[in-house]
Amino acid sequence: MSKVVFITGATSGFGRATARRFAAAGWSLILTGRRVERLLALQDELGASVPVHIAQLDVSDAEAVAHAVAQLPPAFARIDALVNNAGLALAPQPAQTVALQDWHTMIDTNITGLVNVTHAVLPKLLETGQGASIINIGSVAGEWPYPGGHVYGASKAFVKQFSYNLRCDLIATGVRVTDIAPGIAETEFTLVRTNGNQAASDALYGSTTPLTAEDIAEQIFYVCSLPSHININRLEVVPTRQAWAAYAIDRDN
Ligand code: NDP
Ligand code: 8X3
Repeated sequence: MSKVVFITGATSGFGRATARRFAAAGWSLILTGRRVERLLALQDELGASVPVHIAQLDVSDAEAVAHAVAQLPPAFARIDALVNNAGLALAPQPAQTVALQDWHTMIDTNITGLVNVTHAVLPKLLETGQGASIINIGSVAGEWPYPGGHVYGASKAFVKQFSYNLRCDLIATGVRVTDIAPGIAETEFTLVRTNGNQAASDALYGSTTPLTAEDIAEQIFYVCSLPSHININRLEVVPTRQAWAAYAIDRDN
């Protein structure tokens, strides 16, 4: 019987690349996201080679998440890996100018959504036991502050600490937990963050060599494929051309 991976945010970027990477290895896929036409396209693309179940899902809706998990067909009921990938950043401007709703949307997606899905899928991962994996997609922004990071970075710090705390509770269950924390990666992330500003996205990723969605998909697959006695707690992955900057110092004019 093939292994089963449950992926949130499978309609774009890391999530879609992860679906393709696991399909290439013969895993069955549970693909979720809000944009159903993209889920259907991915099912069309991959469904000939591996079993694919799709579910239109907003991770911030706890009831919908629980329902989607309860409705999984029998062939997808045993889950080997959960990839908590759905997430977003909004409002890259300074905190003092951000609309409160944008902060709430990031919290609802990156924090509430992640715990909703984890809570619903965890019983299935516990049934699988030894070798099961939870991959939570954090970010360098959860560790390293930067201007305009405000709630986004804070939400990813939550992802890191929640992952570590889960490890403590799951130590004897065989279920592994990893926080994968990517640096700059070219996906639709900046388009979403800038409200569809393609020029801003091109400017960010241009003239450098960002990570690709496939780079992160490969790391996710690697972590899930390790022997069951190995747990990577946190994997921070950045492009070679990205490193830290100095402290900012405010000076008198
Ligand atoms: P994309 O914008 O390309 O993909 C984001 C995915 O999240 C989409 O599939 C989207 O699906 C899904 N999503 C957003 N909100 C919801 C929601 N409420 N319910 C369900 N799904 C949702 O960005 P990335 O692939 O780059 O982002 C994936 C993850 O990686 C995010 O958690 C992001 O914070 C993180 N990350 C990204 C980095 C980067 O530089 N790109 C670096 C570090 C971390 P849909 O809209 O169809 O619901
Ligand atoms: C996304 C990467 O550097 O924009 O989490 O925060 S960054």
